[in-house]
Amino acid sequence: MLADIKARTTPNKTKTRALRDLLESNRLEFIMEAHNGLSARIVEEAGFAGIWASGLALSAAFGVRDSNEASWTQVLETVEFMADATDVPILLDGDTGYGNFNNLRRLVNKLESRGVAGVCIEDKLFPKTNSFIDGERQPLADVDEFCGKIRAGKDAQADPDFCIVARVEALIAGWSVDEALERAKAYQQAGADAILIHDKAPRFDNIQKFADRWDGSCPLVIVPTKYYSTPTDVFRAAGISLVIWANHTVRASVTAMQNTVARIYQNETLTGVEDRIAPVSEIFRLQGDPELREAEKRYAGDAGAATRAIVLAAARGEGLEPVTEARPKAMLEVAGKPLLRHLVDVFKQHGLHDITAVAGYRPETIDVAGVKVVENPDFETTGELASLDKAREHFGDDNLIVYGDLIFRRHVLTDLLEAPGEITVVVDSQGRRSDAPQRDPAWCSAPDDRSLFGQSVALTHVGMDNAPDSTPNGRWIGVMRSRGEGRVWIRQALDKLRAEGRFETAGVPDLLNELIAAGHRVDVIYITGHWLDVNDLDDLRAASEFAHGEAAS
Ligand code: SPV
Ligand code: MG
Repeated sequence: MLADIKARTTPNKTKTRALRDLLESNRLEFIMEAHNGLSARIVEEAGFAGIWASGLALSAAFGVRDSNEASWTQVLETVEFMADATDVPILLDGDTGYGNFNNLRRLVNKLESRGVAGVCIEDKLFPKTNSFIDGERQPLADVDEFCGKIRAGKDAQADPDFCIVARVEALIAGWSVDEALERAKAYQQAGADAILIHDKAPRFDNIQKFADRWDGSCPLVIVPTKYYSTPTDVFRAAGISLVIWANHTVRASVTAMQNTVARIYQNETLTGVEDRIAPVSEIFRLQGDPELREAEKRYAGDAGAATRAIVLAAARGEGLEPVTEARPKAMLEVAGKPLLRHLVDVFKQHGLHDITAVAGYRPETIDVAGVKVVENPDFETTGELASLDKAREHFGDDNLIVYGDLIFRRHVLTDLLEAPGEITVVVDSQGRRSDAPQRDPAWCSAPDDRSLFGQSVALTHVGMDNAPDSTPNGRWIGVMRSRGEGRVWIRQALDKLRAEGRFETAGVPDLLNELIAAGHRVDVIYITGHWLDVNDLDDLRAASEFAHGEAAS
């Protein structure tokens, strides 16, 4: 499901098998507490091979007591989120099984269907309370009744690897090691897959005595919350199979939350905490957001999701001086918003959200939500390619390169994003009548022929430099796309221009011609109108009408 996180888990092994292997492995294993999907994922990512869905931690996260105040279905719902979020097995702390043998049967069935690998039940009475609260006062279950519950649970499970761990509370309730051993043996004979021997003493002594006398007929599990200072090697030497670190995730989060909210409350600002807490991007990652982005590309027709846009917006704009003193031409207002905003809105309509503008003139004024800005401080003495190069870190495998003074209808981009070629340009086969001399004339392998559906046309030359004698087939509108290998071709072409000393002042047409000269195909998508660029005050007026939809161009 969440490939980046899930890739680390063992393939071809069920979660139930994985839990059984942990219990039966011949070395000491560890599982860690979690109480919701997020903490479960954090535990898995840390490297733990299993998760303890702690009753204490789950109820604490609900804000209720560990006294069966949360219903068993509320626990089930939460543990399902945990199972969905992870690939490692979960052992649920099932308290007393939420009732008698019949309730346990139903619980086992439901846990199996929700992907939970096992359940631990303790020999107390429903409603139980946490073992560290007045442990002595809590009555123990009748041994026969508890054995019947274990047998019922084992008979109910469909998957033979599902594990039922029987938890012996005799030491908690102040009974002897003998009583604990007697109970453990009875539970093992009733079918328990492992025995959890619990104690609240600060020393391991009683469990050590228990382990010394245990016949090894099934694995032993411990919860060293109270005797935490005992070295782990002592557990190993005692022959313990599984250690449960039972509540440290919820306790750590409580300390972190208390410190953070107190700081924010006292200081009435976020500045003191921002660097101490996880960035929002880390939350997105833990939620598995990258997988959703990938899935959108596959399933939601979100063609632009992988495409990055680079907008060349360095120029002040010759012929527009009266209106560009305070801002570059890309920030000129057209129909109530800057030209760049129009472009960004069309990008976003296509699911294209990675947008970088290269600023030059008055860079501080390029302030459009959703746009990253890089600067070409030498914009006055260098050309478009030098600006483009400033954005090289923002290049991906699929890039749209667009002049910042454009405004075009949505379908222009729709068609371009569907184009399969490595390099594709958009050419207006009617040119723009007002252009004199025509800017960026384009020569193509064939004229625009509307009668030919899916006509395949390549660019043969663009621009006035070294132009052919023939009539151009249209005008390149200042929009190109590169994908896959195209990115490599562009890099090679830029290197060549550099080597020839032409790079600093070259424009995008020089790059296109260089690509063609290197034998690479540059595909053409023909359009007829439906776009404008802004080169003078007349254009600006026309753009405003265009944006209002009053002129079809
Ligand atoms: C839990 O984690 O909820 C447990 C272990 O049952 S303990 O709190 O030590 O009883
Ligand atoms: Mg518990």
